Amino acid sequence: MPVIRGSCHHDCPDTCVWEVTVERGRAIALRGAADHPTTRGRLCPKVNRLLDRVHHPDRLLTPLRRTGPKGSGAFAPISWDEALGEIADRLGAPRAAGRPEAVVQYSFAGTQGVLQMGVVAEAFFEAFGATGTHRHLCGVTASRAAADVLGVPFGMDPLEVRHARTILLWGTDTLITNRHLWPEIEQARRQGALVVVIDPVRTATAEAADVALQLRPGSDVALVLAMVHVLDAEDLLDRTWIDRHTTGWDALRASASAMTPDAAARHCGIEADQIRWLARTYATRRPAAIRTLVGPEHRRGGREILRAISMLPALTGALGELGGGLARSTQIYFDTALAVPPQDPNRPRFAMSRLGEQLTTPAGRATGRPPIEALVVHNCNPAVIVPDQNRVIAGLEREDLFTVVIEQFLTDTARYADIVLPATTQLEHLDLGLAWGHLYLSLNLPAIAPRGQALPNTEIFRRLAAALGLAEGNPWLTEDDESLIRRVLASGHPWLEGIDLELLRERAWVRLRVPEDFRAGLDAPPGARPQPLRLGALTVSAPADVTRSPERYPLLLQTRKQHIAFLNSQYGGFAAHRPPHDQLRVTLHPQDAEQRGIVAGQQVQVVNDRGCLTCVAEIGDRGRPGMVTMPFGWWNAATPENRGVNALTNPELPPDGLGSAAFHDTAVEVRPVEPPG
Ligand SMILES: Nc1nc2c(c(=O)[nH]1)N[C@H]1C(S)=C(S)[C@@H](COP(=O)(O)OP(=O)(O)OC[C@H]3O[C@@H](n4cnc5c(=O)[nH]c(N)nc54)[C@H](O)[C@@H]3O)O[C@H]1N2
Ligand SMILES: Nc1nc2c(c(=O)[nH]1)N[C@H]1C(S)=C(S)[C@@H](COP(=O)(O)OP(=O)(O)OC[C@H]3O[C@@H](n4cnc5c(=O)[nH]c(N)nc54)[C@H](O)[C@@H]3O)O[C@H]1N2
Ligand code: SF4
Ligand SMILES: [Mo]
Repeated sequence: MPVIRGSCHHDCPDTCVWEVTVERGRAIALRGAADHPTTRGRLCPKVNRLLDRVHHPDRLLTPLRRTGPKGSGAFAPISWDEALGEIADRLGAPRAAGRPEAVVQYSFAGTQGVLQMGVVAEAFFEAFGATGTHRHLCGVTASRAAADVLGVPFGMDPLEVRHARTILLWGTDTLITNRHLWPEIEQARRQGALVVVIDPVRTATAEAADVALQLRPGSDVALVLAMVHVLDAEDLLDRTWIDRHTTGWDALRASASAMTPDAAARHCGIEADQIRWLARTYATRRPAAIRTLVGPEHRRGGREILRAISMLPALTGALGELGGGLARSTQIYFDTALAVPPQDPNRPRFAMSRLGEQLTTPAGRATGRPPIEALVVHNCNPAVIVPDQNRVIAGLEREDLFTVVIEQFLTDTARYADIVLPATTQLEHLDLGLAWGHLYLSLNLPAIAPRGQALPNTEIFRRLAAALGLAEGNPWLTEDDESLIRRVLASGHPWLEGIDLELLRERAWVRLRVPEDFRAGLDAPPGARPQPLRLGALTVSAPADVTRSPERYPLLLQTRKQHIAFLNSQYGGFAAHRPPHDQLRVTLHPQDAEQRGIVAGQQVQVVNDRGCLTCVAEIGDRGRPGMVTMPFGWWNAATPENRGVNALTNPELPPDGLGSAAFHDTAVEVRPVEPPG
């Protein structure tokens, strides 16, 4: 039986390589590639069941046209010709009238394959002149914060943590979200490394660590300042190193002067001695690695938190050592090396978290642009994943909005579409896999033919480009997928030297040619000059849902990725992936539950000015008092009220309007539902 190699498309740092066994056109087995350095023969609890998703009876197999009210899920099959003809007419009309920006492209990371995620779609919307979004919902705040310190935000190769003696897992739940890094951490541990988790929640990862510091949400800047205070007071810093490599030490030192361990202890809600221990350990037990992803960035003060964290390895010189430094997303290595279609920086764009506001604000007012007449959604499920969900749904319900959704399933978003187009899955199309948890590039070969009439995103946008007369002369809109892979690899960047489609066909995966001794932050990437590392003053702020009144909503809601069998919204629609109780639950700290007379299993309402969710209370002390937690990723359709946690979350952006949303700075109250009668 043929075995075809491919790689996982999910928006997950691990980008595993897999092998698919095919029998009579059907994928019958999927396993992790044994030779891939991080997959090591194992996938994960979600993707172990990916074949059920691929062959699921609910897969979309033909284009659909809506036949009932928006959201009702009533659709009838139509042909590709009808679907593309109608879409070309409806998108073409505003364009012909000089309003191409009345059409909005809304897409994210449903697949992070280079071709199917963006290359052709981006070229299409660029040629069209549509409004795009700042694709900042995930990781960009962290990246900008790292750039504030490092100039170019390259971090260490995360796999180097195996050489570390101290590993700080700072606001990342490795065992849930980045599972394939854990064996590297275990290897370091066997060689004597200490693992410290810094997280307001006692996560599974915190329980597996040597030390867990359960600080108050959003108090990380105070912790960093106190660490700096201790390092300075105890003379644990190498002043020669600081003078040679950094600027801004005096300002950082001044802002740390008042943040004694005792002051920070009050601020962070942890012991002053723990802070002293952490500072001494981090500075002296070397090499010291900090691993962080996106948890803390989803706050108003997220950029400052990640800027503070990024300063530590710059200050101590940890980033000059093998196994030391800042291990963050590695996506920038791929973005730097691969060739992509040119983009006009002046094309209108809005922040992804503003979708509800953009769709519901009358024309011209907040947006300064013509009203949004059409929305094209691909690789994204905004009805579930965007904050301020009630407003998003109000926008999607607009009768005068023409919505196209390219999807594998009839998601909560697809239910609001006028036309739904069926997309292939990773098993059915060709793609090139980048990674944001390591430096291995991979090739995904299609293992089976497209199911039904499903088409790859690339082919859909090529056909649309042809229908709208946009394709001619544009290689990104005319070449087939194989040629596009060659084009993407042909950037001439030294990190891709000798890497071509043939090599990838033979090997399935290959490490970018980043020199093994590249010290991110100190060594400049090819073509650039090293810059001094930028320290500077840091500002402490508290999490706040500014538009809401703290007296009415005294609890802070956190909606992290806590289900091991979910990947964002991609499995929340399938009962087999939801927990056995199959209820969206809210977890309160015992103190908060007692104050409100709430007992486990009781129906409660989680409420703020943006929304209200009725759900079942769970009592637990994994979060700090004052925090409530709910899992992210459930489909609205899997809840009794057809709403998920983002009905409550805060869409606020950082002060400069760029970056992710303040998802976790969401103030709520939880109240018992009165017994009936
Ligand atoms: N409350 C709260 N909200 C959050 C977060 C949180 O932690 N809490 N996290 C945020 C973060 S970090 C992220 S990254 C976003 C994720 O937001 P999204 O990127 O929207 O999430 P996904 O559920 O991974 O993918 C969306 C859709 O892509 C579809 N898809 C997959 N492959 C393909 C394909 O090849 N073609 C097409 N056409 N479609 C495909 C899937 O079926 C899925 O429905 O959510 C954000 N929202
Ligand atoms: N199983 C599973 N894996 C996933 C995903 C998934 O949905 N499910 N999604 C993928 C995606 S798109 C992403 S972006 C990554 C995200 O990967 P992570 O960043 O690891 O995950 P998050 O759940 O967003 O947040 C991590 C931790 O940050 C903590 N945190 C929140 N606020 C603060 C704070 O102020 N300070 C500190 N120190 N910690 C804080 C949370 O309590 C949480 O435990 O995971 C990827 N992997
Ligand atoms: S979701 Fe992540 S851990 Fe699971 S197979 Fe895909 S890349 Fe690997
Ligand atoms: Mo993400």
